[in-house]
Amino acid sequence: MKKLRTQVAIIGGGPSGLLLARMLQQDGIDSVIIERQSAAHVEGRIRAGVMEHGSVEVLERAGVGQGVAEHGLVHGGFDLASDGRLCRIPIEALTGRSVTVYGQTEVTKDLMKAHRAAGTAMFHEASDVTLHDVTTDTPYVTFRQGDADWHIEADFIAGCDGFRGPSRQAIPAAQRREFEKVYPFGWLGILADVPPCRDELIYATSERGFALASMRSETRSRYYIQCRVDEPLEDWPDDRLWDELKTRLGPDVAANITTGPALEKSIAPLRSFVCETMRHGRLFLAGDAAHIVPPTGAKGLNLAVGDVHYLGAALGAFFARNDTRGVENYQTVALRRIWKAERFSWTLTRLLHDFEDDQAFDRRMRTAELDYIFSSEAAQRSIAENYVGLPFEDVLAG
Ligand code: RFL
Ligand code: PHB
Repeated sequence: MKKLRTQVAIIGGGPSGLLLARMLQQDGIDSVIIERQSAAHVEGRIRAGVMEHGSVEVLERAGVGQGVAEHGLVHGGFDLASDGRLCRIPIEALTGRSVTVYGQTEVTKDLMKAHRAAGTAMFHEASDVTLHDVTTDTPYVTFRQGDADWHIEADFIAGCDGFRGPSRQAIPAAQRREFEKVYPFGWLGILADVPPCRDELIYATSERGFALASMRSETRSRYYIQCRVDEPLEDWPDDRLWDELKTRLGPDVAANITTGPALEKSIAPLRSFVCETMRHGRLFLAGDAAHIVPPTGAKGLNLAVGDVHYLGAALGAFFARNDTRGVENYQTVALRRIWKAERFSWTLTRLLHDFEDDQAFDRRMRTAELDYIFSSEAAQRSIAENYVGLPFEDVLAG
């Protein structure tokens, strides 16, 4: 058994875990990252694409803002489309803030690069990761890497291991308050090296269901359509997917779509989930380990960044001057922002997707809501305010 002692043992080396380690490092706090997958796998995963203004600021403060500053595409608006009719939501004009299109893959690579340069202790391809004694002052984590068994003692454990990781399960079920909604459809995504059809994103609803036109750069596009979760990918050859996108986005947008071979194609299920128990003794949950949003509002990664911003500040104050206010307030303060993002993502998902159990009345309600949004600056302002990201609170103030 190999032993190690650290201040914060971080389980999960995705964006939450990597960013937390970075923030702690800047405060001189020692941490260790324990990740189930290989570094190449973590750096190759294709997921979110839109960063809130506040998330970009957090990356900058963590010393990993160069990539997003150089290569991120700053967007001052996006389009809503309903049966081919477009309405631009001018988020910057309405809120004074913008969002930046920069892939989660790139954020992860930037963080990994910084950690390699700093010599952060990262254990990849760790198996049997288990949390112990989290309600005592001496929690520890055990795991296996290659032929070695490891035992890592820490002051705190940060559960940054996503929706299916072991950290949330380390909280006894009877003490976990969880809320969940599973949607009866998924998103089929395609990534292709073709120029985007428009400068900004288009979220579209149509009789055939939802579609999203997004991008990663001026030469790389990311598109999604609503699909059944159990649909085999083989049923969606590239040509069929491009045709479906064109139909759902409408003829004006379709005229500007450049098609090309898929670099990646996958189906992701949609879920809303919150575990309100984000602290259990010396264990803290952050990011997807504690909550999931459907991707419709682009909030998943941004919420993860928000949690880590709070948790980093809380642990920083604790180690600097034994100030426990942040660790006490973390869950309450984080949940206020999380539930608002859950509400926004749920509302936008409800508005733009076709639900199989929708009745004629529900469809009319969606049409009326879209009509209202298309014609009301007040309605657009509310969407814009949520899309650019709600402000952070002071976790120490509570
Ligand atoms: P992650 O990214 O899931 O990282 C968790 C890390 O923990 C590791 N892990 C373990 N490590 C050690 N031991 C174990 N037993 C472990 N089990 C798991 C995992 O390998 C992983 O490296 O969570 P994190 O860091 O909190 O980051 C959150 C974001 O990744 C997430 O919110 C978004 O990507 C959600 N999401 C999307 N959000 C958007 O805003 N727009 C999108 O288009 C979008 N697409 C997606 C997504 C999430 C997906 N998942 C989770 C299946 C597409 C997919 C497929
Ligand atoms: C993406 O580009 O992957 C993306 C953009 C906006 C969303 C979700 C995903 O709401």
